[in-house]
Amino acid sequence: MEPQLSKDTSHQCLEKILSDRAIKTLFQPIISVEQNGVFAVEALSRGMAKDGCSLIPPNLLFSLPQSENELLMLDRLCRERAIETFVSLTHVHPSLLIAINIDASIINSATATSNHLFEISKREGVNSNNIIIEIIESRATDTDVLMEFVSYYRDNGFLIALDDVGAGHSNLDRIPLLKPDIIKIDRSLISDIDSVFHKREIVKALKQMASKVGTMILAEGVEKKDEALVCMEIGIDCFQGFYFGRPVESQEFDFKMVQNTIGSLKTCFKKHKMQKISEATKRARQHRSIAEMVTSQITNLESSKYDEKIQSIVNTDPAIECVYVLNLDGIQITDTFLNTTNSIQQKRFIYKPAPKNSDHSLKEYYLPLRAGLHTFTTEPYISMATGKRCTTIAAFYQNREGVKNILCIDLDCG
Ligand SMILES: [Ca+2]
Repeated sequence: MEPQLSKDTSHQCLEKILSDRAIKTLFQPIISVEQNGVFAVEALSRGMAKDGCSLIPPNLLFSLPQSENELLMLDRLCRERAIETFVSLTHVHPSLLIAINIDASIINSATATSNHLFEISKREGVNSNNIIIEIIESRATDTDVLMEFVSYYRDNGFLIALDDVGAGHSNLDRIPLLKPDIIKIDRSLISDIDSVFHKREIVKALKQMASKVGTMILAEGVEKKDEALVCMEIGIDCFQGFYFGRPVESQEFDFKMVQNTIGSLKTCFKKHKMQKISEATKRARQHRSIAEMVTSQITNLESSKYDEKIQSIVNTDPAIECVYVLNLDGIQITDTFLNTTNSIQQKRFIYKPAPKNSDHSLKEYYLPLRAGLHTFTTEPYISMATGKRCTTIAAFYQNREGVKNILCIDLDCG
């Protein structure tokens, strides 16, 4: 449950924080594997309690403001304290960047070009090129004002990051509008990405999009090595999360320790990649030999005997998901024969085997054959026949009547 204070206590507590400037800034490392180290820190604000030693957690701190104005004052104080605290780090690490969170709900027509952050950075001698502004886009109420704010700061050298992308109601349509320099993928998509196929595919799609539009992708909330390894496989280079380092005070910041973590991650990645390559090679070899076996059994067979033959083959190997035959126009001329030894746990209505006469002429496995290839293997995808992850091998063969057909075999990809 969220901690809650009465209205009066909240007000008193906030007043004290604002008058004493009682905000402590913690820094969490943002790393680049390629650069082999920390290239930025995210500033995270904590309130300092009256006792002077304990810290007020962010969810409680940001629940204190009772009005828009109070929220703006607190937000500004947090930014000021962040830049002031960051100065000591820049003396030792001049190329280090600082990421500062801005609550998009306080960006309105009055604050959009108020220069507040720009003024503090000038006052403290921090170059605007070293500052990343993190915006949680879903909190913005007015897109035009948000765009005005973003273009003002971008024109003045600041970098723009969209925060928590993929969480809650974050709108993907804001990406083309704001053209962020960095997209921070929310922890909800990164957590367990090593075991959840759908998360991997979503992050892969975001990464592909980002590469095309020239935006950097950063994976947030990495807590396990395996999550980082999968992200690296997708091509992500920048990370943040407890696996690399927790938020700490500036004097406790340990650059060396983060570097050691990256070093050991790189070693694991090489091993992980080699293992993946060898597994993929083994699976491809196994799939090829199954395809050859099925093709040889059906080649030179009378077309009237297809059904009986395929039915007898389909259960011979657990890697086979289903088998079906197309004519040269891509029209299915047999039923889809499912391997009945594989238990299909969930048969929802969208997963159903394609019936006879289905048109496959636009499918990924059909077109390359028509373009001249003898066989074609697809990338892994979720089968609409079974709902499982599979690959399709399509190959030409000739039947007893001398007619060329296309044999399609869906094979389990685990
Ligand atoms: Ca953030």
